[in-house]
This record gives sequence, C-alpha cells and structure tokens, in this order.
Amino acid sequence: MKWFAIGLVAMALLAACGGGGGGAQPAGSIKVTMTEFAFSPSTLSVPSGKVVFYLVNAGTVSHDMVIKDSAGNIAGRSELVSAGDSFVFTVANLAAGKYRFVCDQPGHETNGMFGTLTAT
Ligand SMILES: [Cu+2]
Repeated sequence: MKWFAIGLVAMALLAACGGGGGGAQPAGSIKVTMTEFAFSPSTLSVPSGKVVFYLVNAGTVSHDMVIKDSAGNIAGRSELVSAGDSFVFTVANLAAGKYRFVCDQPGHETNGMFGTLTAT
C-alpha cells in the first residue's frame, strides 16, 4: 500500500511538469524541430480546433513559433524555447484556414525560419 501511494505521488509530479518546457512528447502532439534557421517540417497540416505542437529546439540559440493568419493577425505564440530545450505549445482553438508560422527572433524569419500551416 505504501509503495502504491508513492507511485501515485510520482505520477502526479510527472503530470504537473507537462505544461511547460522539457519532458517527453505528449500523445497526439505535432513535433516541430527548430534549428538555425528552419522549422522541420516547414509544411504542416492539422485538424482545426485544439492543436498541440511539441517544439524541439535542436539549434544553438533560442527560437519561438508565432502563427499568423493571412491578415497577419497572431493566432498563437509559443514561449521562447532555449537551445536544447523543448516546449509544449497549445493553440486552444485554431480556425480552419491557411497560416504562416515564423520564428520572430530578430533576423530568423528573413533567414528562412518560417513555414506554412493548413488547418482543415
Ligand atoms: Cu529562430
């Protein structure tokens, strides 16, 4: 019984870490790797609604992911992800449509760090 209780506490602690940086890829999430200066994959297709990205920074500087609609309005923005770190980036309710996603750290987009996202 005692060991069972300890197991529950350990599971609760692991779950508590799920919202922020680091950790394993959540089930159902879309993995996007960030390097200098590219997203991989750079073309994404997702169902509209709640979308969960698993951002992995495999580069040597910090990167982020900003999703913009065709009018330039921001549909979602991740936290800044440090080199070697990962981040679970959730967009609560992405409408169907075409989007452009970029890293908005200075100079990154102009060096090729962008992609296209289609929500259907
Ligand atoms: Cu970047």
